[in-house]
Amino acid sequence: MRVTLEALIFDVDGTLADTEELHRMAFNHAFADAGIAWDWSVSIYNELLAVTGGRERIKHYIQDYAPEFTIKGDLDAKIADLHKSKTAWYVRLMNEGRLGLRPGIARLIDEARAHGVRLAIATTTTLVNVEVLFRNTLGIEALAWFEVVGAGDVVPAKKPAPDIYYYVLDKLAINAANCIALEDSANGLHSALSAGLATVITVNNFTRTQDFNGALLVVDQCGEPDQPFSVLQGNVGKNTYLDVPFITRLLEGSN
Ligand code: XBP
Ligand code: MG
Repeated sequence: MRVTLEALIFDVDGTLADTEELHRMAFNHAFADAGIAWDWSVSIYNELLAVTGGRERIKHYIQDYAPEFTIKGDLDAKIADLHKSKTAWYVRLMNEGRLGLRPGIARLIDEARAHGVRLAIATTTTLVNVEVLFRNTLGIEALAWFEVVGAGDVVPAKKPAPDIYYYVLDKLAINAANCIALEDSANGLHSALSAGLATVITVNNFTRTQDFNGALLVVDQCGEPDQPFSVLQGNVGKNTYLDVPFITRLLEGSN
């Protein structure tokens, strides 16, 4: 079947920007403000990233790492309060201008627009966090370039469930065969593959050693003409960075 690249669907955390270290810091600030002596180290956070969604991650931590934690009143309400505080901290840290987009992301977005390739976002994080990332990078008006922003709780089940990608595909009214998902994690890959999407992975320090079986390609970054990517899995021929023509060839070659 002839396929054409009609849309790029971007994950956010770890893909558009290397945000997880900021998320980790925001969680720890929220715990400190609440007088809870939890301090998620990088290594613990790396383990906790197996669970997507900040509220789900806190609940998982209590169950598996801090079962002695008890509170008066409703636990889910307490977790929701902690997550609200964490999100406020994340916005504050982002607004300090600590983070830019990963290499090649701005160029790829511009190229997609120039080629008439539609854009969408499929993320587990909250819309608030997506907006603060855009506000501090491309500008909040750039979010309008993305026809669909599928974020957080718009679906009942988070990645690795396919729900968020089904949501985006449905809103785009597009055939998954004509799209590519860009992700950074095994959870994201599983979610996209389950929704029938060919997927390109750009790893980061939290995800580099995860299992990316089934990915079309695994590289360390999108790269730039003067900043070649490193290939972890897949065949890139003579290509040294991700651009729309190369992604199109990858998609055509996968069908
Ligand atoms: C990554 C996640 C999110 C973030 C934390 O989302 O799983 O939970 O780690 O953000 P994705 P929240 O890679 O799908 O963008 O606390 O807002 O969930
Ligand atoms: Mg991600």
